[in-house]
Amino acid sequence: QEKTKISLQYGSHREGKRTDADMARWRGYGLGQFIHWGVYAIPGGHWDGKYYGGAAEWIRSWEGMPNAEYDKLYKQFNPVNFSAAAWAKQAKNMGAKYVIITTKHHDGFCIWPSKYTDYNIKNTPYKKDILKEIVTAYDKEGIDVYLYFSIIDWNHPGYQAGTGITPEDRLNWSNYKPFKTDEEKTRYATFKEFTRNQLIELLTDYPTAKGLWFDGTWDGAWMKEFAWVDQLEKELRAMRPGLIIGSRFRADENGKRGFDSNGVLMGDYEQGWERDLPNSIEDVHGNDWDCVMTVPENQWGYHSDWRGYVKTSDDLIEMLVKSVSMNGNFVLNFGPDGKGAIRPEETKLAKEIGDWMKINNEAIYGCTYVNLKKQGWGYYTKKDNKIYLTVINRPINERVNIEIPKGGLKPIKAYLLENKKTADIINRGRNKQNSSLYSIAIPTEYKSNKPFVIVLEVGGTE
Ligand code: JFZ
Repeated sequence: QEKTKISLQYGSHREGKRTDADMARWRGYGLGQFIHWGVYAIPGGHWDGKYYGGAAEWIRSWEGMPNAEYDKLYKQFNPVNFSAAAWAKQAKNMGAKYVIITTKHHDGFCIWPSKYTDYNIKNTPYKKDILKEIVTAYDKEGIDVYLYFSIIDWNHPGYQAGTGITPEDRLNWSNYKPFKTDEEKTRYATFKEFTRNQLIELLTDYPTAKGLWFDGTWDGAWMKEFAWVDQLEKELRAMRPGLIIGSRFRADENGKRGFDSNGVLMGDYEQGWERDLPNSIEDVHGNDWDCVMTVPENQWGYHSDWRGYVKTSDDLIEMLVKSVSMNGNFVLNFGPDGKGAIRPEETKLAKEIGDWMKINNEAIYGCTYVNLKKQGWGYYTKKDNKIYLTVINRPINERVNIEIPKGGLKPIKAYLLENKKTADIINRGRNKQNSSLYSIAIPTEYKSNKPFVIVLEVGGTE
């Protein structure tokens, strides 16, 4: 049944996925790296001997952190251990195909020498353009760069959060007023101009960056600027053909973000999978998406004292494979310290993931969803005539079972990706639904203490 669509001037501008080469490249990445780095890395989740339990990059908003003290931290920012080349090399060895770097987080500090504010890297003891160093180093490794940019800016005098959005405001969005006074409105106009200038500056000065990753767009004042933001998005896209922007930039005229009032994705891919993964392909509604993930429960910027559960490389590899099995990319966050070093825990994970990727990346890069019944042993991905079975839970009987419906692709041969050793395909006949049942026998002598991949070559039909 046709759902009636309401007409929208500022809703999504496209139905279905982008079909161009830039987006096809994005789709094939599989694995990415997120970097949260700014002056919050100096306190590292502590101030005045006290521990801050929230996300370290939010410490300025904590009552135990005097804002005036925070706002002076940049005068100490001198990351003597920073090496963009070393970071990029590590990311490359991990197998990352793209990086998202925080150019400016909510605190407003810019890691590039922005003409539009003094609160930037040029005025730190370090002085040099960190963003340029990062873009150059990652470009050199062939890793695509995306620029994280926070709309929330606690440093700009014109930035103000709108009054809180009430449930009534949501029902009557056209009457929602983010500001009480004209003076607030005028100041916000200066902030909008500043934001536009910075974005144009970033695209102009870092011409190889492939896209923008927006954050802090949930505030009512920004959402209420839907017409202006829509125009800005068009302007940015015109400046840089192929530019990739996620779904977290603007709202439509009814205050709907991410998906417009008709439920259509706004932007090029769904950006809502923050520390969360879809359970099944149905959850992603045919859209492109990526998942951004922290190593501890919720720390993006450097926190010197991780408490609670810290993910292992096995956890992260499973999330990576699971993402790709549902047509998504998986982006792992790193929070370098105030001196520019990547912490040992993250270095170890990067190495372990990289070791795994060296053997198994064929099951990740350029791979897509496989329409086969989910099994308990792990996840399917595929490319051309190969289906990859990533085994996370090795069955006690050493057999990996699959079920192929009538008309589906027929298995021809199977082998371990790691060493090309043949895995026997045992035909178990058909079930009542007329699907073909197969067991793939894991070569008994094969031992692995990591997830492993069986390649299944298919051809013809069942
Ligand atoms: C935001 C930031 O506030 C945070 O510091 C970090 O940069 C993260 C990547 O992004 O936090 C979010 C963003 C989105 C959601 C939740 C927290 N979300 O969609 O639920």
